[in-house]
Amino acid sequence: ENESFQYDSAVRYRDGSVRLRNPNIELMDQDILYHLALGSGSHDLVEMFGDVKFVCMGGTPKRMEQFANYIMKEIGHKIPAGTTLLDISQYSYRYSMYKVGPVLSISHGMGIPSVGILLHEVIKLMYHAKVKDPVFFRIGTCGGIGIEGGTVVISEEAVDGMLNSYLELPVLGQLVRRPAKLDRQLARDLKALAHRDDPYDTVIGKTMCTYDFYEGQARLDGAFCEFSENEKMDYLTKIHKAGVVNIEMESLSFAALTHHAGIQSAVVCVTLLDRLKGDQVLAPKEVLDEWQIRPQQLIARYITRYLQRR
Ligand code: R2B
Ligand code: URA
Repeated sequence: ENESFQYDSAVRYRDGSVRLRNPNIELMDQDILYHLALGSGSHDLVEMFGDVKFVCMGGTPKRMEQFANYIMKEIGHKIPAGTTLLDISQYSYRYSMYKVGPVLSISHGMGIPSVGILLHEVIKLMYHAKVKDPVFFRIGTCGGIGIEGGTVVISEEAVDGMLNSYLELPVLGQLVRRPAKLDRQLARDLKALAHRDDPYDTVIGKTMCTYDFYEGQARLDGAFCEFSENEKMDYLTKIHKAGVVNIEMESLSFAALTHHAGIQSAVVCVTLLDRLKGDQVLAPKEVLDEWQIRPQQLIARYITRYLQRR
């Protein structure tokens, strides 16, 4: 039953700190985390980040700033009166990062390459900062399959557009495969935090991760489309039958790289539409804004409960 998460003993130190599967890093006299505008030589990363426990990522800088302010309220974290949270990575002009006590809130941009670059640097940041047993969350948006817009989906596993559950990356002219596994127990624990009286459903299922929003997600409304509506529906029906309940663009890399680093992780996304009913995101902005808070609420419940138990 409990196939949940087999940590590779080679991945983490016994005390839970993140071990890098790269012997080169400790031999370097400094490590520049270029896309975060941080460095092990220029910043005291242990002092700045040593107390981090939760790393939350989502696509846009605004949403992750919003999440930082929301989680600050939820966990009762105080900052000096009249001040606002600082975007730690502001001068990277790539990603935004906010820190609220034990919580990091970081934007990852769109797609596998963007989130992959970020994960390399954030995993190294955890290592340099000597963080123990961090938990990573992706809080995002997605298209649903056969479920109403506004539904919260917790991913049990990530698959690519061919339904393969691994990330494949060309390295030195060879395709390297990394299993895109997520922590099943963490997914169940999150699901258990859904309230009976939430005005929306929270479900667990397989997440398809694609390299494109339009053709890659079987949309008829891109600049190009070389398949028929019937072919689109056949494909969506086929992947639905295979257990896919939502489609987005980062989970494969997120699952594969956190798993490879021995880091517990979960992906929680809200559906913006039902792809069996259409392709365009039609819901009004106010509705979309309300929906996007839903995954944040679930993660906030998890974090506040964790902190109360201590
Ligand atoms: C969900 O939304 C974005 C595309 O609109 C992409 O980052 C994703 O995974
Ligand atoms: N994000 C996606 O990747 N696909 C959708 O359909 C909606 C949001």
